[in-house]
Amino acid sequence: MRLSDLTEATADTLRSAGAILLDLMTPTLRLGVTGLARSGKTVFITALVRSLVAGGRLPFFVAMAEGRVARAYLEPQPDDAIPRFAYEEHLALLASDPPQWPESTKRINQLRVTIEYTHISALRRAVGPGRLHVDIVDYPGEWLLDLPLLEMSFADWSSLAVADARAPHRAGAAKAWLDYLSVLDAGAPADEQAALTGAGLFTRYLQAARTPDPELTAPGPGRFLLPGDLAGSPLLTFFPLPPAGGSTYRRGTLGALLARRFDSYKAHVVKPFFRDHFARLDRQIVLVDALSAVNAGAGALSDLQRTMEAVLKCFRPGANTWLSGILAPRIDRLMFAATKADHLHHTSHDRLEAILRLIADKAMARAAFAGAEVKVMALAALRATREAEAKSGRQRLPCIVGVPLPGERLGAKVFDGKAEAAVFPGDLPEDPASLLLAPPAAAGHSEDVHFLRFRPPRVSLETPSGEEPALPHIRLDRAIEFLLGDRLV
Ligand SMILES: Nc1nc2c(ncn2[C@@H]2O[C@H](COP(=O)(O)OP(=O)(O)OP(=O)(O)O)[C@@H](O)[C@H]2O)c(=O)[nH]1
Ligand SMILES: [Mg+2]
Repeated sequence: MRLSDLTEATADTLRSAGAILLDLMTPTLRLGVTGLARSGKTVFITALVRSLVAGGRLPFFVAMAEGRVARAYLEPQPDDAIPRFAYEEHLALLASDPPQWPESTKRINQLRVTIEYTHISALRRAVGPGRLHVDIVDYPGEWLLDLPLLEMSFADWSSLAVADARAPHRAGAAKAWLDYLSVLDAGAPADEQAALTGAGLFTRYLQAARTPDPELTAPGPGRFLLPGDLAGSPLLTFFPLPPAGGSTYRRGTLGALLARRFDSYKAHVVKPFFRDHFARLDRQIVLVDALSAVNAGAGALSDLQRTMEAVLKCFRPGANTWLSGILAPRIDRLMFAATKADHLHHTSHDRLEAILRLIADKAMARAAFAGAEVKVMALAALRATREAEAKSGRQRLPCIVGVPLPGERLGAKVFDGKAEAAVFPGDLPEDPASLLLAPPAAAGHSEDVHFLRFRPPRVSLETPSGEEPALPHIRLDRAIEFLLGDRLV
């Protein structure tokens, strides 16, 4: 070996040691993007990363607007066992012809974006440029439904789940399973066949409950809706079965068998999910698709409200529980965002925020993120529509214009996914609580408002001159500023 080889090797070692040291010294912000299925997590993360990496129209993201973000780039994700967020694939789908939304997330995945920036103060600038790692996890929203199970016993969960299945808007989907339950005795001897049949009927009920509209809040457990790599696993062979009398299940009974499986599901599925991805967040954005719930009527909105309340309660558990033992109480900023605000004219955004506040207030009262700064806003991570006014007689109606997804309906019209349409989505009520007060009989589709789903906007990811054009959004820059701005000073 020649001396020059040796010095080369030493230089290499030093360089990589330097890189590791720099990496260790770089602060990390763990950003939780929390939301039920179809709430907009994957689109939000894609748009967030794109905004950081390519810049763009972000006047309220101060570090970017001041030109202090030198560059941002994706790095290998910190956990080797978890696949990386498919950023490039999601972007490619958006840029395809016709443009497509990313697919619903099937597995957990993760990304790390590193931001290099210039400090504001001359003193800190003298030390060198600033660096921040932002770590984000994306997962199927269905799995969020599992978090409330953590602090529930099998008996309590069973009673709740059965009451839920008896709600008028679930009755049709739940009938076969409830019929089976009505002839079952929790005190009968343990029977594997009964467990299998019951779990099968229960799974079919859960899937049927959300078939009419996958954007609505479904009852859980989450892996029954989206098993990931647990498909067919014995961990999923249970279902709710309230105790015959009292609140306990005798040994050797069917009830005891199901209770044991429920506990295994919590221990092997839910606890690791919470511990690895939620317990140590620094900041959190909670995405809520309030419009889909409004669209579907009072039952859907109160389902959403109850579910968010139960999910967020996990972040402020009672004393001396498993959750309180592992939760690092350090979330210092929390944002509630109503997603897909581009389904409405901007004149209705205040009312959308009021509805979100109604949902968030209840969740906050229970969760009380002590000391955290909280913000509520309506946003569209990727704006699919533009605004216009239409005349109806002497009235001027604030409309939105976009390409409705194929199969979307408005009255007798069915859209083909190609033609643009101007639609007046209706007026959100002035008093958001009125949406919850509608009698249960009114559950079903709302009369006053109707939202269509649109194709994503046509975007090009690179101009011939090599520029990366900005993606259209509504208030995404304000959200980024709230979530990251103070860490880039
Ligand atoms: N118009 C509009 N639609 C949006 C926006 N964000 C999300 N959507 C719609 O909502 C759907 C769901 O968005 P996703 O980002 O996939 O939702 P998710 O929370 O990742 O859903 P899961 O992966 O199923 O948990 C998309 O396919 C779009 O139809 C937005 O900013 N504007
Ligand atoms: Mg997703």
